[in-house]
Amino acid sequence: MAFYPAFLDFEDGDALVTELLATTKFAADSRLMYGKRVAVPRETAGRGDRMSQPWTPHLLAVRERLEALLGTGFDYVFVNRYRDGRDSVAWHGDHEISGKVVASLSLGATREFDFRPKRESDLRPRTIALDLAHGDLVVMRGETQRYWEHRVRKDPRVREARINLTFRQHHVR
Ligand SMILES: O=C(O)CCC(=O)C(=O)O
Repeated sequence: MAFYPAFLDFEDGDALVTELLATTKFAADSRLMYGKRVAVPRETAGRGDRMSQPWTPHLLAVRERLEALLGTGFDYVFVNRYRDGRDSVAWHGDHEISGKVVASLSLGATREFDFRPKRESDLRPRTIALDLAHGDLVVMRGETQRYWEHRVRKDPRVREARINLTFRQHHVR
């Protein structure tokens, strides 16, 4: 995992948030849990190549910078919107994208991002917490995806919204 604090400066981050809020249709997702359909506690959207919600000018500018920094292409961005500290994402690994690069950009409210080794890994159990602020970038590669999982826990002190963008490689080899 690599951490790039303030990858986007404040003004560029604000411009991206304004554009995303004006142009993104968010869905209230749900998951099947123990046979029951449960709403996920956040709003989500997918954008990118061949999607009904395409890239926007600011998203394209960020994608270009990421591609130059990381030397690889991205064809999809998954957008998570946490309305306030009651929204969250539970422990999970992005195993379906194992072996590839995920570039995760945070915007808006600072939230704690936790990660820990998966139970089936040989690594010592421990949780590492990182505060992710407006403009911060986290890059996760194959090894991180295979052996680690992550979450954004609920935090009732947080009153503002946060948007997280994960740039992904669905059809990039
Ligand atoms: O909001 C975040 O920082 C993490 C999002 C996430 O875990 C995901 O999209 O898989």
